[in-house]
Amino acid sequence: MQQTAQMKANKSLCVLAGGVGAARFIDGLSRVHNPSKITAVVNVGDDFEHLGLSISPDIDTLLYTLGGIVNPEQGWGRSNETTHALETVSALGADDWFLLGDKDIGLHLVRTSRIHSGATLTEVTAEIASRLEITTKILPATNDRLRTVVQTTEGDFDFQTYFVRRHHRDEVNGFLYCGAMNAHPSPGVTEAIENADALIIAPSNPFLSIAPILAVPRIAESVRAFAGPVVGVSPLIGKKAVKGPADQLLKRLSGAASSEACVECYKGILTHFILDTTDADEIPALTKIGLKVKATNTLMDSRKARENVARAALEIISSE
Ligand code: FO1
Repeated sequence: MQQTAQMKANKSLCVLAGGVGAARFIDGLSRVHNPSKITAVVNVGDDFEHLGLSISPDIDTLLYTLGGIVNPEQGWGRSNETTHALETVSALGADDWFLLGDKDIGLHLVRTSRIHSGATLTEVTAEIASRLEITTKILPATNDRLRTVVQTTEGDFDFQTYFVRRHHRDEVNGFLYCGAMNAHPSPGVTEAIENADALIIAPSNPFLSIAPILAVPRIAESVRAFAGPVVGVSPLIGKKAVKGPADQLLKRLSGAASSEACVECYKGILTHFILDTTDADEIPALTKIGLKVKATNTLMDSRKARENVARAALEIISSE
């Protein structure tokens, strides 16, 4: 029995991730599985340069969550944060719409200066992860410039303008993943996918978090060629997004805020799907299209709840 558990813990897992849901899921996974066997390939389409700082929100959300220093209510940024620097920014009449805490700014200063002196995002991320004693491997999808542009009825906006400055209120017509076509996977990404025993698509926004990763041609190729189980975890609970505009976007761009619409975004990729028990009515339709489906409580509002979702993903993989 113990040997079986040991074997399971030694499976290499690769998780495509972006946003708060993904960070919470990977936190749970890193508690129930050997973290050094987990690689997170993280969205960089939300990255931007702001007030001279290189900011990588999805990477930082994961670093802060796994490092145990995230703001637990927001799910992003640091806990016990202060905003003195931003108050000065505001008093000087500069852009203060993006909430940067003082501790968070410290990290951006380090990243920005390391990048200016020639380090890659992969290298800086690994250095910070090591300082935070994180053993789960965190890889940016690419070290090349890749930026999500949201095409709306009010015009085209860079991701953070759409999401934070305009509170994702605009009607979206589509997305551009600028730079993706010529971007190369960052070192270790294709190897992590190809050598994994299973791939997991985290409970992330399919358009805003996962699509930019899959827009890198060599990443999409490796994912599509992967012969093992590929488990998707639904970002919806009761057909609604826990956070952010995933439900609105699915409704507008895929016709419905549903697991089926979510799965459709990953067409030809998924073999398994985890959904919330409140969405269990969709199991027959998903089974009909060939997926193995498991329902569980996917609201990750406690450490135990995160571990439960992670275990559901591991169990569905091991039930082969
Ligand atoms: N999200 C917000 O809704 N408002 C903010 O002001 C904000 C600031 C911020 C600063 C650093 C950081 O790492 C993340 C931040 N986020 C903020 C979250 C972030 O914009 C989004 O959650 C992700 O990009 C979407 O996955």
